[in-house]
Amino acid sequence: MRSSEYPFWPQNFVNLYRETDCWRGETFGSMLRERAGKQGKRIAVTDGEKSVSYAELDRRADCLAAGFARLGLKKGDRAVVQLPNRIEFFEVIFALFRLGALPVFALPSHRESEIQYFCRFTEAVLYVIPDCYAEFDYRTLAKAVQPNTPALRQVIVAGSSGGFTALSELYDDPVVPEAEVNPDDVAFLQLSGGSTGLSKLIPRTHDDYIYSLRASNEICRMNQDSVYLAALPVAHNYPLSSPGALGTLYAGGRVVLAAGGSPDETFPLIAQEGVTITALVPPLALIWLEAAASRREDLSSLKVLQVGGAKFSEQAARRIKSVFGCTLQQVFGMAEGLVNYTRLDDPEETIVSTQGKPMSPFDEIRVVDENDEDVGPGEVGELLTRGPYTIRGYYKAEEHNAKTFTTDGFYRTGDLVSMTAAGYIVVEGRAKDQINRGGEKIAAEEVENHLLAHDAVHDAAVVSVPDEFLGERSCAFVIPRRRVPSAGELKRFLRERGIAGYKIPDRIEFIQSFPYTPLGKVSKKELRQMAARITKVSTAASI
Ligand code: J2J
Repeated sequence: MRSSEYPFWPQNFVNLYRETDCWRGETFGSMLRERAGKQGKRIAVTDGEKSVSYAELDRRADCLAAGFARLGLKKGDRAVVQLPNRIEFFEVIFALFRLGALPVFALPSHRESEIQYFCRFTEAVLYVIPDCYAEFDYRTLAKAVQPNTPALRQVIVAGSSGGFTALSELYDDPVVPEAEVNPDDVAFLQLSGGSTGLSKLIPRTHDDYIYSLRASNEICRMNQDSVYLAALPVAHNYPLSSPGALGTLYAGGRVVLAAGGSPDETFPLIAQEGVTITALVPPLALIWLEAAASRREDLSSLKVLQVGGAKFSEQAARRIKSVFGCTLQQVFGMAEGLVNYTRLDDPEETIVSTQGKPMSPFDEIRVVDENDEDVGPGEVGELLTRGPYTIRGYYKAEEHNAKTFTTDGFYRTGDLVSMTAAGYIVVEGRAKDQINRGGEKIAAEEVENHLLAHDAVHDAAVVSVPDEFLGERSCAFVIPRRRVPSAGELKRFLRERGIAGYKIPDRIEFIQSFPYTPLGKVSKKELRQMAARITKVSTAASI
């Protein structure tokens, strides 16, 4: 599976990462098999009343691999997987790994527009969904998507099938010979936050991802006794791998699945299951901080509370230790690779005021100005990185890759950062055209394109507005054509086009013309300032 579709590390780096023991030649299939052999009876994943042991998970993945093979799935095929935090998620992905087929990790919040694009772009042959989740019927979504996705052979439903194929009918006797899966094969496609239009797809190999699990586990001190609570949607890179659910399984620990991240859903689980570590985004951490005072659950098993995905305010960070009696760990990562952690034994000041340092000694970091020149110590610049688990290019995106990666293979993160003298990273802002809404990433251009499809919209520009709770919200500036539509009408229009709810602008402002930069580009900087002013005024007015 080595082709321009899946850009790969040059041979000298491959040699380096192998020689230095980063890449050890493991696959997800072999990893689960080994754990099942060594500690088969231990619980791997718990979901409410249901639990599955390592041996059961291993066997059920084999059964499902046989069922998928019966449907004609083979090595290299893509399968869009859109499952919430349920045991089936793990059975499905390990079955796919066993066959060498590639899960494409959609999120439960994705809708027709995103799913159709993932299915079409990857020519996926399977689409795996729950029946209903969070008051949404995914079978309706599948029905809308299927006619426009010619390669899609099967929709598979975990739950009541509604005319599609039921996942429960695919657990065959595991008689298929296992496909030959190589550690340097691409294991799955993760999603980028996106900045230019639609999400890019991120090819991660067994070798590189498993290395990131191993390095994360060491830093987070994961072992057989670790109990990881998946409070965020587990398909996302952060709860999947930093160290997340897969790191926990690699360590032989136990993954406890929560349906959502609210204190009502999670606090009882922490107490009952003896959760030792969990991962939150900043808005959820704020809710937890707020709730802790009035709750009675015993949260004393919790040793590490990770917060990442968006910048966590220093003020809130300072409260974590005293409120929860555990260690805060800031996590600054990206599905493209690089993950930074504060270390568990770092001084409190480092933990509350930085976003950590790279997890691997083989991560290479540069902080550069607009001319790709390194900035001085402590100065702000764009973060570039390459290393043993950072991709060298997106899937099928040659043109975009030429812009997003330097000629010597560094990934341009689009994040503006400074480095402390001790080598810790402080996230200072963003150069990419993206809104980070409490950890959920919105590519401005994607939403702008949807707005432009409305016949009363002449032009549109989407920017971020600071928000105390989410960090940022989104604001769309729209130049109307002929008549001025209402904000409600435009939001409804976007919803009907089938985009994930978090991408619908929080605010829509109508404007006669955009401010421009001296180079003639729409000045998003000025628009951001305008949006912040408008929001301030309207907030003041409503107090
Ligand atoms: C500021 N910005 C942050 C932080 C991510 C671990 C943790 C997070 C992600 C993730 C991940 C931030 N402070 N602590 O994949 O494995 C912003 C940056 C970054 C982008 C990546 C993981 N943590 N960010 O959030 O691919 O802008 O991954 O480039 O979704 O989120 O987003 P994503």
